[in-house]
Amino acid sequence: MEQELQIYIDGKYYPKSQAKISVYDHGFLYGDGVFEGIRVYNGVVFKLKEHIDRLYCSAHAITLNIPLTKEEMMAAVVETLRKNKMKESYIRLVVSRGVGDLGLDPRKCPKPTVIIITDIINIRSGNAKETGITAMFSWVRRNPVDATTHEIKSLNYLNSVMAKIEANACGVDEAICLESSGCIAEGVGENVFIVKDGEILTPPTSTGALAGITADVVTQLCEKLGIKITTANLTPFMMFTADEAFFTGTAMEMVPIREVNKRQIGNAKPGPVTKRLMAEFHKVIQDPKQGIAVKY
Ligand code: PXG
Repeated sequence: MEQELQIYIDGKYYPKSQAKISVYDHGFLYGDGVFEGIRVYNGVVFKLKEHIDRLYCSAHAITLNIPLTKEEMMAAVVETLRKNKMKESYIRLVVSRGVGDLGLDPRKCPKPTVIIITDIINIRSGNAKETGITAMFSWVRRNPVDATTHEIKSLNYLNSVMAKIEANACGVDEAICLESSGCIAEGVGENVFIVKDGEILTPPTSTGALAGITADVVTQLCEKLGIKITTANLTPFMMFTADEAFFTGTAMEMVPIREVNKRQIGNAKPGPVTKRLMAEFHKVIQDPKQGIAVKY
C-alpha cells in the first residue's frame, strides 16, 4: 500500500488522515494567520526564497512572530517534500496565531501553529491555456488597503470566496475584484494583466492586490523580451477594450482571459503577446536555477 501523505505540524509529521489542529486555533476561529501557496516543478521548489520572504512580511504586518527562522522554514518545506518523495507539488504553508481562548485577542495565543502541506492542486480545466477562460467583475469589492488588504496573504479569504461564489452562480470561470473607486484590483487568487497596442498594463498593489510572485516573473520576462510593462489604474472599460488579457498566479500559472462580463476580449483567443509570454513562462518554471532543489 502506498504511504499516506505526511503533513508537517509544529515540527512533527502526521499522516494526512490524522493531521489535525485544535478548534481553538485562531486561524480557524478568526482567520488570524498567514499563508503561502508554492509550486514544485521537477523537484525544484519554484521561487522558494521569494515565497518565504513574503510569508514573513505578511506575518510582520499582523505582528505574528513565526517561531522558525527563514532558513529553518525553508529546510522544513524541503524536508516535507523529501519525506513525501514529491517532485511535482503544490505546497500550502500556513502559520496561524495558534491556540487561544474564545476571544479574538491574539495575546491569548502564546504559540503560532506552523503547517506544511505538500499535495497537488487542480483549479482549472485542462484546456484553459489553449482556449482562455471567461471572467466577470464581481460586485464584491476588494478589501481596501486600510482593512484586511490582500497585500497581506492572510487567512481571511472570504472576500475572494464571495467573489468566486458570484462567478460560480453566473456560470463564469473566474471573478475579478474591483477596488472601492471602481478600478481593477485582481482576481480571487490571481493578478490581472491587459495588453493594449503591444504594451502590457497591470494594476498597482494600492488597489489592495497581492504582489504576486508569478506576476513578478512575468514582469521580468517582459523586461527581458523588450515588451513595455506599466503599473497603472485599470478601469473595466480598459479591460473590455483590451487586445488581450491574462491572469497569473501560483495555482493558475498563466491563463488567457477570453471574455469578461460577456464582452469578448480581442478576438476571444489567446493573443500573440500572451502566447509568447506563456511559452517563455514555461521555460522559466522548468529552470532549476529559479528555485531550491530537493535532494530525494
Ligand atoms: N492575488 C491573490 C489574492 C492571491 O491569493 C495571487 C494574487 C497570485 O500570487 P502568486 O504569488 O501566487 O503569483 C494570489 C495567490 C487558489 C489559490 O486556490 C490561489 C492563491 C492563493 C490561494 C489559493 O486558486 N493565489
